[in-house]
Amino acid sequence: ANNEQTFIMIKPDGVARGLVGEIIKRFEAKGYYLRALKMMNVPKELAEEHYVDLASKPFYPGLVNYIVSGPVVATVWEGKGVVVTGRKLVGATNPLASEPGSIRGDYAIDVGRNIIHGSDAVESAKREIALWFPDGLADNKPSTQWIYE
Ligand code: YYY
Ligand code: MG
Repeated sequence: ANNEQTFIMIKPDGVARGLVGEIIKRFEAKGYYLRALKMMNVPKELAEEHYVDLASKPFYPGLVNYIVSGPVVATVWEGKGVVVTGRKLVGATNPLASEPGSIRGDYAIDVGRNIIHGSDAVESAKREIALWFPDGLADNKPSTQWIYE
């Protein structure tokens, strides 16, 4: 479907390092539509809920502290295959293993400072979008005649 959605978050290090424009540019250049965007400080409960599946991992407390350490940019992107292709644009979890050309591969080194989050499946994208944008998304309709045949 051309209206598949994914949740992409630029983490505090990505914002602090001035990579917001670069990251948005890559998704836009691919042809995806920026459906929602907000900069925010993350309440601890939201960071914990976002990563609830990882709550038993040893790195979880540090991960939550990292996400609340400064403002993030929360975005929703829309388009055909955006979940899987978004993950390719983001790159592998550990930036030392991420391919050059991916965002993490180009801009990060440590797994605990990997600058960006991307949903890993359509179902988790739905959960995350509802969590981060509880009031829903503004009505808008992208013009996609030059993207889709
Ligand atoms: O989806 P993705 O972000 O690529 O990886 P996840 O396995 O969902 O882990 C979420 C987040 O946790 C990861 O982006 C960094 C952090 N993390 C970590 O600090 N150390 C690990 N060994 C694994 C993950
Ligand atoms: Mg994940």
